[in-house]
Amino acid sequence: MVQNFKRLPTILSADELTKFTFKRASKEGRAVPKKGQPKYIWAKRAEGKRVMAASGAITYKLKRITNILMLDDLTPFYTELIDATVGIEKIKKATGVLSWASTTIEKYEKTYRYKIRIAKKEEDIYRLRGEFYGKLASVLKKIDDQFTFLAKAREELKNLPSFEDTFTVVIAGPPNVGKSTFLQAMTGAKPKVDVYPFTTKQILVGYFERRHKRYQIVDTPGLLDRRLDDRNPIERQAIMALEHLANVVLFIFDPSETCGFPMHEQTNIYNDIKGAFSIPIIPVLNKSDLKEPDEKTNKISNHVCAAVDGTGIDELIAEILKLEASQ
Ligand SMILES: Nc1nc2c(ncn2[C@@H]2O[C@H](COP(=O)(O)OP(=O)(O)O)[C@@H](O)[C@H]2O)c(=O)[nH]1
Ligand SMILES: [Mg+2]
Repeated sequence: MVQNFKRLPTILSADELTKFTFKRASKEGRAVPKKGQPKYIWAKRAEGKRVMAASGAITYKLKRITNILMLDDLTPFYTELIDATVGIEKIKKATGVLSWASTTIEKYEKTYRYKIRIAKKEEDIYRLRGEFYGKLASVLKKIDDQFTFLAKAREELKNLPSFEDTFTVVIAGPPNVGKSTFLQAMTGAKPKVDVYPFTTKQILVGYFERRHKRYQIVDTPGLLDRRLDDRNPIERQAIMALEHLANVVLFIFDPSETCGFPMHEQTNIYNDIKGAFSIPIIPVLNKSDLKEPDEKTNKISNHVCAAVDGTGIDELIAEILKLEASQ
């Protein structure tokens, strides 16, 4: 599933938008006088056209933004992610305000085209068109703070990661247990891994193929490696968003403890993440080249791997496919 926020146009300020609108109207609103036509009749046509062109240009721009920002058919993953980064309510408010501006300008357009149509004097026609321009500019000025917000939001939305809508494995575990090495081992020798900003962190996405099907595997450095209590609300929300993306979580243990975390601390983090997610979590014992499984580690898991040399990776992938088949 690929999000379409990359299509969001540059968001201008109220001032820039006003200038753009009037420029557009002066180009498109030209009417050519016909021979023998009284000047005020010609002025009516020309100024009426300008009013229409200005209104059309600005409402087109505003509607384009609100259409792309309709958040109705987003997946739960993006909904939570957008909420964590930009704020869903803020976006809804901004699009509401933009729609209001659009409608208001269209109402003014109708009123002023009518006024111009029934005007008797040439100078009244010019004055009315000027008045309409003033109204339009003041509507835009009134909502300038929304343009400022949207310009910032656009940057964040454009940078949201794109994921494929396919079976997805998310890797969790304390720092230095071998999560990134695992992603590499699972996706092949030279995996094409995409890196995206993910709230304040980065997210890495790779793929592997089995039976002609692509599987997505996601590493989230610095997110799923600590107790959840240590998290600020935004991080927690981003973590919970992962639940909507993932079909299974691999939790990597390092029984050799060369990662710097004793096993009981690793187990605490594991229990925390297990408690937070309602999707299956497969515990995996990594670095088996440094430490053979023993009675204690057997209780945690019987998936024994060494990501550095690929030991146990095929068996683990088989386990993931088995789990997929049962879901
Ligand atoms: N001996 C050994 N070292 C490993 C293994 N997997 C990862 N490492 C090493 O552990 C360190 C941390 O690995 P990394 O993948 O960056 O861990 P991450 O922080 O969990 O992503 C690196 O020096 C890796 O080379 C393994 O199976 N055996
Ligand atoms: Mg890493």
